[in-house]
Amino acid sequence: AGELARVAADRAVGQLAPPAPVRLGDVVPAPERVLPDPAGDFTLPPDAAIRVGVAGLDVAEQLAGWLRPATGYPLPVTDAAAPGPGGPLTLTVAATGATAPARPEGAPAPGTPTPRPPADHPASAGAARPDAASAGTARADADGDDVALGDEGYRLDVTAAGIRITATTPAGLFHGAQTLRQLLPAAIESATPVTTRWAVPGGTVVDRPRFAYRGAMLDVARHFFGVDDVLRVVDHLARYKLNHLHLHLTDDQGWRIAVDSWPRLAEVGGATAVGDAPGGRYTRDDYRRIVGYAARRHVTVVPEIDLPGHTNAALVAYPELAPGKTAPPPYTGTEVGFSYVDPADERTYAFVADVFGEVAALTPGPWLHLGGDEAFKVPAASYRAFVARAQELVAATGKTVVGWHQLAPAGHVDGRVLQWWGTNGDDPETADAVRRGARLILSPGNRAYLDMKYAPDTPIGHDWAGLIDVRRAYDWDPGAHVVGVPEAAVLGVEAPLWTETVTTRAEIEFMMFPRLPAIAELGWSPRATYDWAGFRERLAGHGPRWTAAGIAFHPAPEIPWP
Ligand code: TNX
Repeated sequence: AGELARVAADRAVGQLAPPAPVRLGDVVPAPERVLPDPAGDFTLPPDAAIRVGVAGLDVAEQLAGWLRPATGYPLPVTDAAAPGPGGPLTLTVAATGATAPARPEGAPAPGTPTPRPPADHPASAGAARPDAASAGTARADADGDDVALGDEGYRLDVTAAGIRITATTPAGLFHGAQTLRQLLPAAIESATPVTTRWAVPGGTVVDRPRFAYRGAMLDVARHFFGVDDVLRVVDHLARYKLNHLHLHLTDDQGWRIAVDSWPRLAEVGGATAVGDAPGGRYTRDDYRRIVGYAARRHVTVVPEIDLPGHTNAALVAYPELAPGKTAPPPYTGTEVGFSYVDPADERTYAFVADVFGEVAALTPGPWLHLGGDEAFKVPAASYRAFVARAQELVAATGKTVVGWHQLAPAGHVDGRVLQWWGTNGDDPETADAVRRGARLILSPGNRAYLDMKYAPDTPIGHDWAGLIDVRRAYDWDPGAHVVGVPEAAVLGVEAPLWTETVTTRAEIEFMMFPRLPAIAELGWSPRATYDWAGFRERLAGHGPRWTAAGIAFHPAPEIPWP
């Protein structure tokens, strides 16, 4: 019956082409609301233009940049306000918080009956997501017009006549453009022209994130990764609507960010890495390039200066910071917890203030991560006193404190955020810090750690927090993970990639894919869409995209790759 309806609907709009190969609901992370309309399948014509107003110009240019290589179409970006025929692709940043009644030119006017998918249609939102309608606001409007899009939401309308993406911000438009990219055939990821029908499934997607903070961390201290590798990671995040890149810039094995007032940190402390691997460091311009590239993709960089432990590289560069005032040997092993800056010396706090000041000045985003993990050699009272001062020094730069959850027992400062990496959600100390005002980023070691092995035979990675296959990465709820921490106190989720065993771009991708999209979905999608069976099917469709894009993913056996 579904197929007959589809054929009838295709006839109705005069299309005899086969249906779009991708279904409207096949998006990762799962959108909040999906309203397929099989009669509305759209085919991108060779002369398509992208019409956009000034606020959406940069997103439109990026969208065109994603679509040009595989289509070979020129895809000019034109001014939506200029007279002339309407192009079939329109991107609009609307001023208000509510969704505009967004319909591409030539689309049926409101009130015109459009064929609805039958209830048993495989792409029908109701099939995979029985509660989809209640995921958003109280009353579910059939057109999704009742959903306030907020800072990052978007609405995508696809009809046979055209495509329109509407948002209230460029960030929302960007996320909508990433959704559109996923709705095109997988060959859209090809770097060279492919001859195919560039079909997009008809209907409407109305979407917005569950959590404000969705991130990944890259440890560039254990092994150094150059600017180009980091930019590629930013692209991976952006595909899956992750909006924060946490850079673990300093550790025992290397100091990776140039600090003008303490130049030996990067010059000397940056020379080493784990084992025999080459060191490396970012100049101020390198770092600016990373934050600028990320900003254009609506990704905020969160720099981490790990203190008071994990500081051997800094002590090699400046022995005056060491408790014994003598330089330790450079460290290229993978143990943790042995080093620390001297919490009893005022010079240490001058160092911290200088470093925070310079890093904050280079960083447009609101966050500064001060580490705080595994300072095993520092007695509890001096640790708390050190952290209290370090938190104040972050606040003095105008940034908001982020730190690993070991910061919990230290005093509260306004807005502070703890990154929880525990493996047991019963953590009264963290819950207590939340009661005193802290918010949480969830990075459970046994769920979200991208450096854990998938299986016993995974050639790289750790297993101290257990093995994490795709299902384990997906199978938890950030809103209800730590006892006594309500969803309202959860700022979001982050998937950290520690790199003791990760040495190349391909190895980064092998550990990130396909687990990063699983964490991204937990951060973005409403809980009502949670469904392992549906997720693995949707994820499977991304394998050919990654292959076409040259992403070296792990072909996890539990995913039904095509
Ligand atoms: C613990 S998680 C660490 C890192 C290691 C990681 C390895 C955390 C805050 N600290 O120093 O790289 O385990 O999985």
